[in-house]
Formats: sequence, structure tokens, C-alpha cells
Amino acid sequence: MFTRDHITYDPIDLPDRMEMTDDQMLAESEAFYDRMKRRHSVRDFSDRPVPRTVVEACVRAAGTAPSGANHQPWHFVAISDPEQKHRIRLAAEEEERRFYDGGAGDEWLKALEPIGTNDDKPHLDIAPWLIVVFAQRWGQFDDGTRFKNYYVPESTGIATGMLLTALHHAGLVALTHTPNPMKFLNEMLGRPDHEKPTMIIAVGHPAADAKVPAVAKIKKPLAEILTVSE
Ligand code: IYR
Repeated sequence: MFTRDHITYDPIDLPDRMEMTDDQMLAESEAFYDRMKRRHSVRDFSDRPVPRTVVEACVRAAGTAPSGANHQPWHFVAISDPEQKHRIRLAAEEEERRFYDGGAGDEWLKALEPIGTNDDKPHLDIAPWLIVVFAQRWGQFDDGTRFKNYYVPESTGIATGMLLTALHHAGLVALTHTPNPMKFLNEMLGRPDHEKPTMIIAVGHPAADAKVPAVAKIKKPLAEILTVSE
């Protein structure tokens, strides 16, 4: 991907310029908010399959994210193989049992009560796809020499957010899942040691009787999340 002949500054005209009036901008941003407020983290999946091409298009969208020095320090592994998903479920549930049996501490477990999570993770079997996100501490030129990556958690977080947005935009639901520790995923998925698994995202369609926690509908009002100085 990175070659040593791409390490000098070479400005080009801004491609794909979007010209909108103020009214169009407002209409677009409000329509986007309207769409995004319908995104929910869903734990109850149906087994309806999702075409690989849809997952690929969503990951391609995630790959357009901005990143430190444009190093794109992420790698996604998409799994639909039922046996592989099951192995991930068993390993994740083992970690989660320790977490919910007290490893998390009282305050954390109390915080999770309204969300209704526990150590049972059937969605890791049922959801047609699991996408595991890896953050890369360093990258490699095509000649094999290493370079350091910068703002790795931030960059990977932005790409992951864009992936969740793309999945929602494609009519899918997702659940971010973070068993702790997650290092078992490196070995299971054959990823190198310098990559840190950050998240498992279960992807699919919601079950007919899917539920979400009522508290998840309570979002902070704009006045609480935005301060304007003009
Ligand atoms: N990793 C656990 C616990 C968990 C933690 C947070 I913070 C959540 O918002 C939800 C769950 C799990 O996935 O169950």
C-alpha cells in the first residue's frame, strides 16, 4: 500500500466538491439526523443472511475515514463461518463470565443494569456476520520496513463509527461488543501481535421480537452536548 515514492507533498485540486446552499445544507443535515436517530444497538438478531457484498461496501466506506498521517491504522476481519463465530462466542463468553462474576467491580456492573447485558452472547452465533476491528500500532512499506502509526485509537474509533453509520445506512443493525481481554482474537483470526483487537461488531437484521433497553432512547439534549461561542 505505502511505497517510499509517496512520501513527498503533492497537492491536487480538491476532488468531489459539494456545492450546497445554506437551505440545502440544513435540509441534508436534518435528514441525516432523522436517519441516525433511528440507529439502535440491537442484541436480538434474526438469522437472515446478509450478502458479503454489502459488508464489503460498508467496510469500504469505513476505510475512507480520516486518520493520523493517513496511515489508516486499521484492519477489519469479517466472519460468517458458523464454526469460527461459535469459537469466538465460546471464548468471549468465558471472558465475560469473569467480568459479570465480579471482575468488573460493583460500580461498572450497576452502570450496566439498565442496559440488561450479561455473559450470554447468543448474537455471536446468530448474527450472520461478525466484524472484528483491529488497530495497528505500526504499518509497513511495501518493501517490508516498518513505520510508526499515530493517533491509532482515535483513527480506528473514527473508522469504526463510520462503519456503524454505513451499516445503519444499509438497513442493518449492529451490536458493538468488547470482551475484555480480547487478545484471543489475534490467534483465532491469524492477526499479527502488533494489532490490537478493539471491538467485535455483530451485524445483521433484527429478530422479529427484538427489544432494546428503554434507557437507550434517552439521548442528551443538544444544550448538554454543545456549547456555542459566536
Ligand atoms: N463487555 C461486556 C460489558 C459491557 C460493557 C459496556 I461499558 C457496555 O456498554 C456493554 C457491555 C459485554 O459486552 O457484555
